[in-house]
Amino acid sequence: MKPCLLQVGALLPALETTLNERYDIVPLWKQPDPAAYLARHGAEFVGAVTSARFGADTALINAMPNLKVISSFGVGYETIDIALARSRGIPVGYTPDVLNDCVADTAFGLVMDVARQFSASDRFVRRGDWQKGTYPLTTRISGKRLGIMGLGRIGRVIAKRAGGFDMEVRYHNRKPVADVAYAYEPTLKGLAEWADFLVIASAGGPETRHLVSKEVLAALGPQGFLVNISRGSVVDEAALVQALEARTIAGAGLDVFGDEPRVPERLFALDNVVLLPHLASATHETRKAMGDLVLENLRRFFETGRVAVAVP
Ligand code: 8YV
Repeated sequence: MKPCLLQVGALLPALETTLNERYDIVPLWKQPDPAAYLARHGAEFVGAVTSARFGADTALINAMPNLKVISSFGVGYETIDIALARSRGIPVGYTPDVLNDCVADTAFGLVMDVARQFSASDRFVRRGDWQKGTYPLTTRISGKRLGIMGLGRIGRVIAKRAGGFDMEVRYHNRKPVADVAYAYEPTLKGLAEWADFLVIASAGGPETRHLVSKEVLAALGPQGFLVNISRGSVVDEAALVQALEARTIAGAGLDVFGDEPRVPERLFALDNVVLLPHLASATHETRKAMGDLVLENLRRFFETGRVAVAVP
């Protein structure tokens, strides 16, 4: 008999196909009343497949008394109750590293787009405005100062990309990182004051909530750009909208928002912000690699009792 796994939300079709070949998969979101379904059938599941987006909250984990493993699609795990999983001895597999390049590429795409105004000037051409005059000058990025909040796996790759643009890099973390040559800024405000571009690459969750505050945005200043490829929750979004409208920062490139897929509509009118639909890891290659790791975490667990890559 195949192990019975609960699938919390929709995943890549190819990943779903393989999951269904190897396991007895129940798609929770397709049940007419998911909560009632879980209350009745929770005890049948030994595993759960989820994603950074869907998570596995306290209620979900508690509804499965025989749960032995969670495999999550994504590097972020702030939506999973890790403490509860740990207390029940449930390993949680996730998919770090394989997405570093594409997320860093997206961060750089946003740096370039918001400063050089590619999206906004594309709209200018499509509107036929080029015939009426030239597009206003934009801001150089090569040789500028790039501040990274969160010099983790992804932050380091962003720093490497910055080297290709002759940018000076500094970073802020809770603690200095031992093995890097970049200068450490002990406060986020200090980093924002220094930076031309402040790139947010930290984890989400309560510990980083609204760290990019009104004060940090003020420190970034009217020449400074914010780029966020981590989680919308890290930024005080109301303060950001105000700062962009009032031009107290120069612009922002955002792949993530506080309440996805809802984006503050006041931003739609602004050309100093680039809005992406949380697509940083969304390439064929990276999503395939993430899916493979979701499968490998499960395979390894059912073979050895341990997932291949566990949440720390
Ligand atoms: C994905 C992400 O969009 O890995 C993460 O934490 O936010 C993204 O790579 C997400 O996992 C899809 O649910």
